[in-house]
Amino acid sequence: MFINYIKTVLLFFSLFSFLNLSSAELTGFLTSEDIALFHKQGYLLKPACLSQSEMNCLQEDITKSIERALNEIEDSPDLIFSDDDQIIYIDGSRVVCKKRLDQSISIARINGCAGMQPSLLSTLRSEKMLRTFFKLLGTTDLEHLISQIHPKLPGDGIAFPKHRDIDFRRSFDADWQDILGNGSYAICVIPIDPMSQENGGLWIDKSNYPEPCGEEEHIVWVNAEPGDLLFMHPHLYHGSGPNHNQTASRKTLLTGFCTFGANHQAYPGAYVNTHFTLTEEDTIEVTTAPWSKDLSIGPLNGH
Ligand SMILES: O=C(O)CCC(=O)C(=O)O
Repeated sequence: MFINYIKTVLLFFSLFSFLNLSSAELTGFLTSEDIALFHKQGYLLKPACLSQSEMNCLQEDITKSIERALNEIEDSPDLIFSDDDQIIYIDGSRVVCKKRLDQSISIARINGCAGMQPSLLSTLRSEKMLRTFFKLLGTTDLEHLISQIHPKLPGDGIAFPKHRDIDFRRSFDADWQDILGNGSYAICVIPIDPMSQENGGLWIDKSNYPEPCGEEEHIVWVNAEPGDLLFMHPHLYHGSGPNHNQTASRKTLLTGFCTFGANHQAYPGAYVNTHFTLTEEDTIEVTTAPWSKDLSIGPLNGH
C-alpha cells in the first residue's frame, strides 16, 4: 500500500514538474534587437554566450559520448560492414553511423543524445536556453525536438548537403503547422570546437531567405568559436562540408525547439518531445508531449 503510494508520487513528479527560477536566469541569451535581426536575416551568431568552464564540461562529456559510441559500433554484432547508414541505440540515444570494411567508422549524428549523457540537458534545455526560445519564437509553449551531437571526426567525410530545416520538419510530420507564421521552429548550434570552412563548419545561403526566389546563391561560411551560439531559422538554406582537418574534430551540439502544436510526432532518441510552458507566474512547467514515446521528462539537472 505504502509502496504504491510512493510509486504514484514518483510517477507524478516524473511526468509533471516545475523549474524554480533564479534571478540570474530570468533572461535569455538574445536581446530584442538580436531577435529582430534573426528573423530579418534567418540566422544570428551570438558570440561568447557560454563560459570557458561550461565549454570544458561540454567538451569532456561529448568526447566521452563519441568515444563510447565508436566502441559500441566497433563491437556491435548487429552492425554489418556496409556503405549505408546504420542505426544503433545506446541508452535510448540513436546513433546514425557507417561501418565500412576499408575505412574508419563515421557517425553522422547522435539523436536524443542526453540518454547517453544526461548532463547535456543542463545546456540543451537550461533555463536560459528555454527563455531564449520562448522569446525567439514568441510563444509560452515549446516542444523540445532536437538534442543532437554532430561529431565530424577528422577526415570522416561527413557533410550535410544544402537544405532547409522546414523541409525536414514537414517530411517528418505531414501535419506540421507553422502555427505562429514565424517558422514556429529554430535551432541553436553550439560549437564545441572552433568551426570554419577547413574543418567542416557550416555555411549559409544569404539569398533565397525566407523563401526561394531563384536568386543566385550567396554562400557565407560561419566562423564560430566554442562558447558562441548560432541560431538558424527553419527557412534558411544551409549545409556543411567535410572535415578536411586530419587531426581535429569539429564537434557541435544542437538544441532545437518548436512552438508547441507545430509538431505531432515522436522524435527519435531520449528525452525529446518535452513540453515546456512559461506560466503567468513566470515559472516554467515541464511535461511530456502526448505523442512522446518516452514518458520520463528526464533529469532536471542544472535547473
Ligand atoms: O553539423 C553540420 O555540419 C550541419 C548540421 C545541419 O545542417 C543541420 O543539422 O541542419
